[in-house]
Amino acid sequence: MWALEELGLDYEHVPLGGSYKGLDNPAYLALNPNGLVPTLQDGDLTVWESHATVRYLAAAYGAGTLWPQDVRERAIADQWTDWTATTYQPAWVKVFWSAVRTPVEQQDLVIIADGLAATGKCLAILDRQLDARPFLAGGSLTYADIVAGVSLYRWFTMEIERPAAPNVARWYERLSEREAFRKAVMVSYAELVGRLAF
Ligand SMILES: N[C@@H](CCC(=O)N[C@@H](CS)C(=O)NCC(=O)O)C(=O)O
Repeated sequence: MWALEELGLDYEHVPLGGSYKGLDNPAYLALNPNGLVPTLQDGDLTVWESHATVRYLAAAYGAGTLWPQDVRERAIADQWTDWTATTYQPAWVKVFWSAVRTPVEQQDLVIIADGLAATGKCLAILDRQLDARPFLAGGSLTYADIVAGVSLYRWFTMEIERPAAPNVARWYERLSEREAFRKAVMVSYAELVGRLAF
């Protein structure tokens, strides 16, 4: 959604999952066999996996903006995208599930602490990268900032003890100035608090 907004594309959002349900609908499972969101349809193309959808939108519609033209800059954007999928996202999502989605009376402080420690390491890595540049791959927003930065609203608003990461905090401020980020990412997750399933 954030990538669509950044690119100024016309789109129709069909909300599914959570209180909207519909993920086990056979017509939806035919599009996305995982029964998860998001799924992107563009003409006769159907793509699932959020990072693949963002990368596709950037490549198709964001040449020179979200999609760096320089292959070396793109390698760096890919590096942060894959690192987000394999390392950063599992770490911060563990905190989100254990400290936000799990009802307080079921919370396990050891699991929360593990997630915070793993996320802290990732934030230190991000903080070093953002020390010398405003965005992950250089001077302007690319698809890497979208896949990694989409975590920041929840990270900075969850009721947890956050390790200091000043460059990450400035990156979040920079992203929060973007209308697309505010519209697509800074949205309430109140219905998820203390709720493991729908
Ligand atoms: N690796 C997948 C994960 C997809 C995923 O876990 N989606 C969640 C929402 S973030 C979902 O559909 N949950 C079921 C629900 O919301 O009911 C991706 O990045 O697209």
